[in-house]
Amino acid sequence: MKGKLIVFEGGEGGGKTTQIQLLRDWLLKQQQSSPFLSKSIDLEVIITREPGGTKLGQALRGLLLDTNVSGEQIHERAELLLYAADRAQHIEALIKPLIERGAIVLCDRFTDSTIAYQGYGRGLDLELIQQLNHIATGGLNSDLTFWLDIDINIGLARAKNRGKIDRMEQADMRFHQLVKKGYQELAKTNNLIVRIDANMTREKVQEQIQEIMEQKLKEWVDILPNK
Ligand code: T5A
Repeated sequence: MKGKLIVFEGGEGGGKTTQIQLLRDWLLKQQQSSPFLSKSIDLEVIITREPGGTKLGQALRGLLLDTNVSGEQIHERAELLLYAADRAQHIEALIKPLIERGAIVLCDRFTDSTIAYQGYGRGLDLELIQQLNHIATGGLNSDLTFWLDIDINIGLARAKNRGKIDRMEQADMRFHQLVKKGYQELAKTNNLIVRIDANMTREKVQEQIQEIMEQKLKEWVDILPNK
């Protein structure tokens, strides 16, 4: 039995956390009564995130997002390796076992975040990042990625309104522009990345996501666990 890995990506404050929860609720409803599926499905839907999907990951998340790690600046290569360490643990301890038992894993950020943030944003070597991503994931890829594309100023304003600003959110505007460029380039070459206009209301954003998910569930219905 094989589950699916669905990833949510994008710049700061794009609404990933909000949309993942709405999608989980919608997916669970589909197994009770779905007007578009030919048979009943039995879904286990798990939400997780990077960094911070495991105990080790939570400790790494503290180091990565804390605005002041003992007053010392985190070097960009150290930052890259910490995200990779979080991912390697996440894959082995959580994601791989879940996928093997047929679950649908909804993951807030994955390998494309490293390409967009450390590759395009920090300017680290993209080929090297691809190799590191491969080492960290052991070759496990996303089955579908929603890129929540949001205007940078709107996203940062939303993140600010929510409360404390983390180390990555404090980066300058140029950094956030480069990150956005990274997602644009990724979406051009990978047709498993679907762009979602995230500047709308929560409901309108979720509608776009559900429309895509409906198509995917129809495609996957025969390999997902039956009731
Ligand atoms: N990172 C991560 C790397 O640099 N490399 C990597 O390899 C990885 C994995 C993670 C940071 O680490 C970096 C990227 C990030 O900088 P994080 O806390 O997970 O940090 O940060 P984000 O992923 O950016 O998450 P945020 O919590 O900032 O934003 P979300 O989850 O996209 O948005 P959400 O849902 O929390 O919404 C933000 C606010 O907006 C409101 C919400 O209620 C909330 O208050 N909101 C809306 N308001 C109006 N209209 C809508 N449609 C709204 N949707 C949500």
